[in-house]
Amino acid sequence: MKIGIVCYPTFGGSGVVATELGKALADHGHQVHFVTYNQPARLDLFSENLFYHEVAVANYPLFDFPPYELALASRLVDVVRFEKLDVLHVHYAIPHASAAYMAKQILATYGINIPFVTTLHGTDITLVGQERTYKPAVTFSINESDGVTAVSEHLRADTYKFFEIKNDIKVIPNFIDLNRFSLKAKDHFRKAIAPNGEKILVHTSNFRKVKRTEDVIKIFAHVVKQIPAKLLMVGDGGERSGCEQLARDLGVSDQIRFLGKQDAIEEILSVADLFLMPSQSESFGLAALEAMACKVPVISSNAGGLPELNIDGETGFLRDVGDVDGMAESAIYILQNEERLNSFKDKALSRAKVFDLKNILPEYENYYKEVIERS
Ligand code: GMT
Repeated sequence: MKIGIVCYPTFGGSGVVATELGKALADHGHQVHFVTYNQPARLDLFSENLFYHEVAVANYPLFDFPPYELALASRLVDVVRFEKLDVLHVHYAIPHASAAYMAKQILATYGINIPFVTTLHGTDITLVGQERTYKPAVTFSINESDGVTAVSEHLRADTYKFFEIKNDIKVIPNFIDLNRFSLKAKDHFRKAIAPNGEKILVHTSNFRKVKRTEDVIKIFAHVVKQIPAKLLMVGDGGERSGCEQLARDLGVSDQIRFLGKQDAIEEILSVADLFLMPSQSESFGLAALEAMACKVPVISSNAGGLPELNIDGETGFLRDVGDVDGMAESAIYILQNEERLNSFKDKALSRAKVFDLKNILPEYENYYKEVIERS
């Protein structure tokens, strides 16, 4: 198939899923065309089946807000016509689904019928999409999509709950490339971070409010009172400086390293004993899956789709959003007994294997075929 992929080319979860999916489809012999405003962050390899088409947004002094959606729709028309694509797959509804809809209408005037699949990732439904300024357009463009997928059962249910959606939504969960995300021998790194055999806790995110990063610091401050430990905070975003201040206020800043944005996440996860994800809302929790694939158990909130990934009492623990004491208690329970910790680590990896890319890729391929056949 010839597949066009539209996504945010940043480190955000939806962009990562879109890019990894595109690379895997190209490996499987499909021709994949990315259409975005920048080269996607993880599109770092050469393949004869991978193409990148930049969306250039022309500016003009009249525009306070350059119309990205129009530029994207026009670029999609151009790419679909000249590359003869079979299907478009847009990741994150806003504004990608409405741009695809507009491109589809324009292409119809050239006698071209291009079906488009919209994948809902999370905040496009649970947060941003519910803003009054976007909701009618989001509802319309989901209903006009030729196929809709959501990354968890919970997100699917939320979509029906918050929007008037009349078409079927297929759940295709996030996936993991176990060749990349697996336990690597990084003993030198572990010794450098934790020279006295301290346990290592890790959090990775974009440090947005929805991630409750201050809870991560508070949980750690409890844990470190009972267990010698270090915390690695990976990523960057608006909440980072508040977290740094909180770490100082709680007297734990010496035990915490803020590493900023990192590419080789799998190397950091390879030295971790526990992953913390206390999110306010989380449609799936890709970062937790990455940790589990590297044999790291997860202490998370029970928000959104997290219970579909993290199995309470097996691969880690689930607690209510904001239950910092409970999350700290669960973390200590896992970390204080080596045999118990190893059992949680083994089960985390077994669970991650359910989401192996090899299992999930055919689900997308079959869904594209189904959508193409029915449109
Ligand atoms: O908020 C983020 O972490 C980024 C966001 C996105 O759409 O870029 O991530 C969402 O999509 C990921 C991939 O499908 C999911 O694994 C994340 O759970 C989801 N984030 C939230 O729902 C907050």
